[in-house]
Amino acid sequence: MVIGIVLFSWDQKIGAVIDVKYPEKLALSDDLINKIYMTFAYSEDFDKDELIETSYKNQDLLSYCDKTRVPEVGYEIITLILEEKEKVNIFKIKSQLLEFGKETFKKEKSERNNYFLENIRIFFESSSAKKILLLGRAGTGKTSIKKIIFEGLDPKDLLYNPLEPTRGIAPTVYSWLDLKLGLFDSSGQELSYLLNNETDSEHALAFENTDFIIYLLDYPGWISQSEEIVNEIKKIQEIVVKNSQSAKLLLFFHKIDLLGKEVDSKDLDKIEVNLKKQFDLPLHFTSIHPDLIYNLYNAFYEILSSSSAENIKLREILESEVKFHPKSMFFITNKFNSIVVQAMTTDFNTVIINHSHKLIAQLNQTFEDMTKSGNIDHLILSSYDNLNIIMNNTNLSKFSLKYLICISETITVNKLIWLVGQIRTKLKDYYYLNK
Ligand SMILES: Nc1nc2c(ncn2[C@@H]2O[C@H](COP(=O)(O)OP(=O)(O)OP(=O)(O)O)[C@@H](O)[C@H]2O)c(=O)[nH]1
Ligand SMILES: [Mg+2]
Repeated sequence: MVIGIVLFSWDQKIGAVIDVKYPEKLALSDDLINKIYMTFAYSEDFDKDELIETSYKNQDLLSYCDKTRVPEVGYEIITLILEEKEKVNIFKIKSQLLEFGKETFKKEKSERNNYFLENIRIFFESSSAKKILLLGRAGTGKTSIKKIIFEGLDPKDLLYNPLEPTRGIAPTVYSWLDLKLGLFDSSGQELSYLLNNETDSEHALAFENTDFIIYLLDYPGWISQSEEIVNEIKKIQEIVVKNSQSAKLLLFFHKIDLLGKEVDSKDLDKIEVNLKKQFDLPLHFTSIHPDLIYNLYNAFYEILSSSSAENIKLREILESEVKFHPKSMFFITNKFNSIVVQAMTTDFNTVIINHSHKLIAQLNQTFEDMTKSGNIDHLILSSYDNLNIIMNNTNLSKFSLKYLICISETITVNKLIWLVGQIRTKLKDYYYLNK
């Protein structure tokens, strides 16, 4: 298991300096620190980042250093110290450390220690179970969202055939890559009671050990009851603080399709400014309307991906291919059409994502029917304005993956087919060799 983690920076005069470590009492002898530095100093290649595994006495050390930065800032290293390595999933820890190291050293030095302490939880958590609580007023769309993202119901059906109002707290367990998610859907009509009766057993059921609380407010509600909504969010913040929980509260501003025919980003910006004035909380604009559904998939993707080691590895695979191609986006869906991995170049036009998603949603059923009846491997769409989309059946349903979808404004169809082949080989290697 992981017994500690430490971040070293480099001082021209004194050499290695411990910037931050966890737990605070973690003992590090000079000998051990020397050993860590020696492992990186062996090779004089400064062209990439490195993750090196060594051992010291009865401990195993995993150290990360971005060597491209060494000429500029000296050796900056993060080391994980492990005991009884055979009892942990070392592959998972390595991929987590690689990602964590990259992200940590992206931060300004002044923010780095905080970032480090706030995010090392992943190395010390033995369980990959997460609890999500959905809160919001009646009819805001909580159960619809749950059914779409985790049960694969067709969003169109839910728009036209609404569900019954929820009563009490309805917990269900779902899987999302390597995560086990306990999703607690709640009743909007009973929200006020739930928030204000802290001794009630439902209150404990809802709030205990929660990792994420999603508060859903919808556009019509925000127009007519913004004051009540603001008070509710404040109340939830109080509950979280009172229970000294590490629960992360997030806001979903839902039903943005009702803003008008063309959702204008200026309108969303105004809402965002207004909400941010009151709350410094992550905010997602969502809708189950087929034209905008990507935003909903993406919101859950952003929430869940950082807790999943499997996601980190899969994302690396997609990034290794997409990064060379401007205006491109690759993603993988699970059997419920939710996005479980995605990677895109920064210049990718987000309007295209929604457009493509609508197209993909329309094609989904057809493709599914075709792949069931024959050996269909992929489907290609090419628009006259150079947008190419390829939908590929991953044949990895055993691992809960369904389609690999690549969208690009710059890659030719032939090249896309080739890239899909590359990605599929890497995915297969990952699942069949490492897991
Ligand atoms: N226009 C629009 N309607 C939506 C959207 N999402 C959900 N709805 C509709 O909102 C209504 C309520 O949805 P539910 O999912 O039952 O709401 P809820 O939050 O679970 O409600 P309670 O269980 O009573 O708390 C239904 O009629 C849905 O069709 C959306 O994105 N846009
Ligand atoms: Mg409901």
